[in-house]
Amino acid sequence: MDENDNTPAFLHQQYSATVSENTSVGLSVLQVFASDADEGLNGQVRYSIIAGDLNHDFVIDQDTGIIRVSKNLDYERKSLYSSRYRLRTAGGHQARHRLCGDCNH
Ligand SMILES: [Ca+2]
Ligand SMILES: [Ca+2]
Repeated sequence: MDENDNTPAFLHQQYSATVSENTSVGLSVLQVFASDADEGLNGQVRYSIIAGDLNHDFVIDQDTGIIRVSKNLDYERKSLYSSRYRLRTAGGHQARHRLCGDCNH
């Protein structure tokens, strides 16, 4: 049997998206992708936003990593910028990662 000895990791160190203020609710703005080399449940990645999105302007699909707009956006909030995401697998491994919408700021 395959051991759960791999931690899920994002494919890219950074993902960025530019979202305009008048983006419709429900529109996808970004898809993040992580992989875990283990087999079965130990390698099945689940995505969640754990910090940075204080106003819950965005929602992430736990299975696909697709991030969608969940509210009418207010440009002042910019909450996708430097949100933190959690990756976990059913087997228990976790990884945390910071993603930047605009890392230069
Ligand atoms: Ca794993
Ligand atoms: Ca393994």
